[in-house]
Amino acid sequence: MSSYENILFSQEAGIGYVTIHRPKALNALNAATVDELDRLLDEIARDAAIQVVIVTGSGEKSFVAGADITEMRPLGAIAGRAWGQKGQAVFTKMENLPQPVIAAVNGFALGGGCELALACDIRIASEKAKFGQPETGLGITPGFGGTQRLPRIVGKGRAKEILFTADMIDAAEAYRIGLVNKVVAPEELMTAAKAMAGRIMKRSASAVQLAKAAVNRGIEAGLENGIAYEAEVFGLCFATEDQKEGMTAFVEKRKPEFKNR
Ligand code: DAK
Repeated sequence: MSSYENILFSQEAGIGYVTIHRPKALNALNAATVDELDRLLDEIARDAAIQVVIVTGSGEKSFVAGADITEMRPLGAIAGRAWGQKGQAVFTKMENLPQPVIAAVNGFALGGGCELALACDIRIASEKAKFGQPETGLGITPGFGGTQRLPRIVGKGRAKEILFTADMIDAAEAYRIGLVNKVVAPEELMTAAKAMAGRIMKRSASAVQLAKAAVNRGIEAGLENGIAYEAEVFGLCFATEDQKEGMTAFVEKRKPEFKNR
């Protein structure tokens, strides 16, 4: 793996840990960090040893406090659009990473930070986490997918309230509206994220990856196309060793030993 300036990356026991690390700006995403994330995601996608990815923020206060406002302030319309397109492309790459991605939200997840969490598959929040889309208070709209992914996850009405008021919500409210899957004490956050990763890694990685692709594709394609795609990935499973092993283990009343192929 390459080394990065604004991201810490480590890998252990099948889990890739991505930590956004810009302590002087509460891990706000500047262009250099988004570029690094882009390259890191390509490396992770190619690495079969990584089965699950956990994304978090450096320090105790912030997950990611948004896009870097000082860097965005002087932009004109064309540069602003290019910046939005860059962020969108990287977050979409993250959403479609073959491996499942868990956001361990340790603090502020605002603007681009909330959007980064939304591009992950599963969100686990510390009780100290705060979510919000403050952009309308800065005279802009969310630009890294917030107007699109937020309503898909929490529904149109709740998303519009968050977008229009720019108010922050706490972890309990985020859980109540379905923005996060689970809320845990701050000191339990990484343990909970690892435990979730561990539960996923007990299953067939090929089946998990195909299920992820089917959900992501199908939900945008309409039920008819989505269900047709599901039939294709379901069929594909029968070409894997994992399918033979999973079903043989069931019949033989033992635990499966998946080889992830
Ligand atoms: N950008 C740059 N610096 C930031 C930052 C940010 N988003 N958030 C915090 N910082 C910096 C602060 O300026 C401060 O720096 P120094 O003054 O120490 O040099 C340092 O981090 C510590 O922050 P505070 O002193 O403010 O800490 P507090 O505990 O008082 O407050 C806070 C924490 C998270 C509530 C506060 O920092 C805050 O409100 N931050 C801004 C949050 C925010 O508005 N984030 C959303 C950014 S907008 C688009 C593309 C992208 C986007 C939109 C459109 N298109 C192209 C269409 C995305 C937009 C966003 O994400």
